[in-house]
Amino acid sequence: MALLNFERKYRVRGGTLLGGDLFDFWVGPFYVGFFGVTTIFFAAVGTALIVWGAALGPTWNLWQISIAPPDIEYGLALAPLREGGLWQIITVCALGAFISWALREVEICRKLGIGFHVPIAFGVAIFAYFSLVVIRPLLLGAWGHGFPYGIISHLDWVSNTGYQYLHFHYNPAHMLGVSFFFATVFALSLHGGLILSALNPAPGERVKTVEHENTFFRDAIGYSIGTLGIHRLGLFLALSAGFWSAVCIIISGPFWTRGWPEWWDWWLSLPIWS
Ligand code: 07D
Ligand code: 07D
Ligand code: U10
Repeated sequence: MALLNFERKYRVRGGTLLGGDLFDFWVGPFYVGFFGVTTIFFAAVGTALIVWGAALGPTWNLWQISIAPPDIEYGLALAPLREGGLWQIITVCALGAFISWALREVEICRKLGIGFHVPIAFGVAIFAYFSLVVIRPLLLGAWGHGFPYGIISHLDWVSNTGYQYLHFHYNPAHMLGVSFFFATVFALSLHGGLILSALNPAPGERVKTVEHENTFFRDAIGYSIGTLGIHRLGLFLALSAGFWSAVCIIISGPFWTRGWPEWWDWWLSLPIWS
């Protein structure tokens, strides 16, 4: 992509967290920075290790390639490369790449003088991943509780882990996560629809204003959250979805070992029934 005319104005020096001026430049459209270099490093090593793991394994079928974590017997120790050690190094590389990417976003925000909302949001996704492959395995005492790196195999893990607790839909934090995901999609569809309805009118018609947008929702539901408000709400809903997802998997095992339907027995034991 050619340098867009506005980019010259915003491609300024400074704002770096590490490395000073050393990596403060662009390659084509991409800002590099110290954390761009570490992103490329971790992503390249991690990807190479996945390819190596695939070369050891039984298949080159992209859907079936899988790098498994160590057996539970290894506990929290390091495992030999072929027996889960690869998974352990790939996990370090993945976290290295994700965190580097977030810090590179922070540097870009600092250059532009804008808030850190985007890297903070990505931080919640990283937290969800961290909860799956670090926090929960640590609390359960074995890296073997992490999920395997494969397109189909990670689905098997989700299903098996779900049924281990009999009926995962009864996990109250899973309910919150699911509801926040649904609410996020609902809010984005309302917002996308409303903006297009006002700003992209039929040919020959005038573009409408924020007042039209506010009036639509006041007419329909008696209240408009406003143009800034809908973006705050969207961010809140999306981050809550990721946060409660992380909670739902951290509590499954470390804090609740039986089936999730049983958790609801507290309701039956309320003193008001006796
Ligand atoms: C659209 C942004 C683009 C990102 C894409 C993903 C890779 C992986 C690696 C061959 C919305 C790029 C994929 C780099 C290739 C190898 C080793 C984001 C968009 C296009 N999952 N998951 C998928 C990951 C977990 C679950 C698809 C990652 C948890 C279910 C893709 C992680 C649980 C289903 C994928 C991760 C879980 C999927 C599409 C990390 C609970 C599906 C993703 C790092 C969260 C769906 C075959 C997508 C599917 C799917 C990637 C973790 C459940 C392969 C990178 C363990 C139930 N997951 N996933 O569009 O079709 O995301 O699977 O945590 O049904 Mg998954
Ligand atoms: C972890 C992804 C992080 C991604 C990162 C970035 C790259 C780069 C490069 C594209 C969290 C990666 C980037 C690799 C790519 C390029 C260039 C996101 C993560 C850092 N469930 N369930 C959830 C639903 C059931 C079960 C969460 C619905 C069954 C288990 C969400 C249903 C059973 C776990 C959710 C349903 C079951 C979950 C996932 C319906 C199985 C988890 C979203 C309608 C029998 C997982 C933290 C998420 C979780 C999770 C939704 C059904 C089991 C709330 C809608 C009943 C074991 N489920 N589920 O977490 O909480 O995203 O993970 O039936 O572990 Mg569930
Ligand atoms: C929003 C918005 C808004 C806008 C917007 C947007 C939200 C109203 C003003 C933005 C929204 C969109 C554009 C819509 C589409 C977006 C999505 C659907 C989300 C999902 C996105 C994707 C699937 C795209 C993902 C693409 C990525 C992550 C880019 C990949 C980039 C790289 C691999 C390079 C990264 C560069 C770095 C790290 C800096 C360093 C760079 C260099 C050193 C040069 C490059 C060198 C190499 C490439 C070397 C080779 C690399 C290796 C060996 C390792 C990599 C390994 C791999 C396997 C890739 O609200 O406002 O409008 O627009």
